[in-house]
Formats: sequence, C-alpha cells, structure tokens
Amino acid sequence: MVVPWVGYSLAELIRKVEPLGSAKYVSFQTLADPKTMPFVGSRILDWPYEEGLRLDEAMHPLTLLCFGMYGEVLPKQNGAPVRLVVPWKYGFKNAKSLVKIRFTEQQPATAWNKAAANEYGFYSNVNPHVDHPRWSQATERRLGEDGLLSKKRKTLMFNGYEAQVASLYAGMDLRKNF
Ligand SMILES: Nc1nc2c(c(=O)[nH]1)N[C@H]1C(S)=C(S)[C@@H](COP(=O)(O)O)O[C@H]1N2
Ligand SMILES: [Mo]
Repeated sequence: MVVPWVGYSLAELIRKVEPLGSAKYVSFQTLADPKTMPFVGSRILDWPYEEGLRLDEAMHPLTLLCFGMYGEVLPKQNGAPVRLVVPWKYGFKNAKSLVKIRFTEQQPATAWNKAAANEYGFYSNVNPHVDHPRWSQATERRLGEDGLLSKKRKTLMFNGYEAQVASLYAGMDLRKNF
C-alpha cells in the first residue's frame, strides 16, 4: 500500500543527539499498554515490540520518524504519537508508538527475529529473490491500484528504492543477511 506519510528524516534527530562514535546500531522500543493494545496479552510475540536498524540505515534520508498520514496526525492503530517508516523494508520493521530510541554497539534484538529467526532476519529488506521459507515474495498486490481485486505485480528490489539504498548493502550476501 502506498501511504502519504507525514514526518521528517530520522537522521535529523540523530544528528541533534550526537551519538557516540562507537554507536553502530539503533534500537527502537515501543509501548505495550494492555488497556489500549489488547494483543500484547497474547504470546505470539515477546512484547514490548522492538526493532532495530544499522546506524547507516537509520541515517538514510528515506528513513522517517513519522507523526501523521494523509495530512492528519497518526491514528492510534497506525502508531501514534510517533513511529518509524523504512520504505525499502518489509512493513514489520516499522515500529509503532515509539517510547525509546537507543544507540548500541551490538546488533539489537528484534521482535520477529526473536520469535522465528529462520523466517525473519535482522535486515528484512524487500527482496523478490529471497523467499520467506513458507511463501514466495516475488509478487505482490498493491492495494488501491486498480480496485479491491487488483492484479499481482512483480515485487521490486528494495521496494523500488534500489537506486537510493542498494549501496548500503554493497558486498553483502543478501541471502544470508535476509
Ligand atoms: N509497536 C508495535 N509496532 C509494530 C508491531 C507491533 O506489534 N507493535 N507490529 C509490526 C508488524 S508485524 C506489522 S505487520 C505492522 C503492521 O502495521 P501496519 O498494518 O500499519 O503496517 O506493524 C509493525 N509495527
Ligand atoms: Mo505483521
């Protein structure tokens, strides 16, 4: 789904807080409030949901700290008051309702990687050439493209942002680092 997000580059915040030179990764902690988020009582995942990026991914201008969508402030279910948007990665990397951002030297834990490491890697870049173990990711349906029953289209490498982000992964084996 193509969403008109409202926000600014996370890099702007990162520059303001001046992380130590030893920082290599960014870890995102989120709210887990059982009163307003009924599923945090379930054992599907180990809540609070957490996500992580390498520092250079977090500094990329396309990585957004997001406060709204469609010109309005974020509704609660979309991650109010502030969430992450990383347009070249699978949607689950977009941690909602952030409460804490930490800089780390070691690669931080992520909720889905902890739950099923063989299915969800740290990077989670959109990649039509690397299937999820239980399904193909080579095609996708873009919601709203031509009505409710839109046809499938080929998934684009890095969700169509290859020219902007491929250099972040130069020399890396994206099958191993999925
Ligand atoms: N705080 C928080 N953020 C989260 C999650 C969550 O459980 N808690 N789930 C993730 C997953 S698995 C998905 S698929 C997307 C779903 O949100 P969307 O439908 O708005 O993209 O949010 C991601 N961000
Ligand atoms: Mo999900």
